[in-house]
Parts: sequence; structure tokens; C-alpha cells
Amino acid sequence: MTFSDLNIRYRNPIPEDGQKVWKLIRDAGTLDLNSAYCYLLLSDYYRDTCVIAEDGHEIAGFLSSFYSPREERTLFVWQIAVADAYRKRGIGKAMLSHLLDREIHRKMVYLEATVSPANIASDRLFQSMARDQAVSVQITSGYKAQLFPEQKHEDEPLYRIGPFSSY
Ligand code: 9YT
Repeated sequence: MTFSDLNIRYRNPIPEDGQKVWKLIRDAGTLDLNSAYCYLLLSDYYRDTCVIAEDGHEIAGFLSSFYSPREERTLFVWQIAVADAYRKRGIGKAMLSHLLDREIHRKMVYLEATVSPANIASDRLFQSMARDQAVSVQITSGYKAQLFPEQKHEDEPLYRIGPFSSY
């Protein structure tokens, strides 16, 4: 498959996507797998802050996010996943652009996410987005490894990107 063969459609999720998303995250490797119920809730209640990248009936990618309950203009991007066969084709970046083009995100001033050292694709994506928009990326300690029950969980440094000009 070459880049030109791809005809990816970007859309809001629906509850019927939940289990495919769960499988995508399970197979993605670098992400924390949540319950199938969690992906169902995201695909339903959080549909306006989530994106599905779809190639025909195949889910090529998923992005989840929500507004911070403490800072209403800060969007926390929870997970960005692209299926193995679709990587290195700009799908992560396209999902993020599709998300931010939605009307409701005009109020966004900061974007936050935690990015573990193994999550190279998300690091590159956020750094390149900040460069494109000429905003800064502040990285602080976020969630340290010892906060997780698994022995081998990495640190999750917090990226805070912005300020974006809201309108
Ligand atoms: C941006 C992104 O995908 N972060 C992942 C955070 C965490 N490791 C998770 O939920 O998988």
C-alpha cells in the first residue's frame, strides 16, 4: 500500500466503533489498554472530542480527548493510536487537525497530553504541531512511573502546548 492508495475518512465515533477501537489500542503496542466499556463511553459521550480514521470498514486510527474539568479551555488529548499498517502516513497529524477544525474547539487555549519516552510518534506529532502553530511546548514531570501498578510502566511526562488564540 502506498500513500496515494489511501483514502482515509475522518469522523466522530459512534458506539458501534467501541470494540474495534479497543482492538486497535490492544494491538497498537505502546498505549495503555483501557476497558472495552471505556472505549464505548468515549465513542458515545465524548464523540465530539474523539476522531476515527477509517479506510473503508477498517479503523486505521483513533484519537480521544476531553476538556479538563478544572480548566475549561484546556483540551487533554488522551490517546492517539494508528494501526500498524497505516503508520508513517500522517494519519495522527490528520486526526488532530480534523479534531481542532471542529467549531467547539475554537475556545481551546491549551492542549495537554502525557507522552511516554516510547511514544515517539506522539512526541514528534506534538512538537511538529507546536512548530507549525508557533506556540511553545512545556514539558513537566507529569505522572511518574511509580504511580502505576505495573512494574514496567514508563514515566508519562506532561506536555502543555499553547497558548493558542481562541476565537
Ligand atoms: C497522546 C497519547 O497517546 N498518550 C498516551 C497516554 C497513555 N500512555 C495512554 O493512555 O496510553
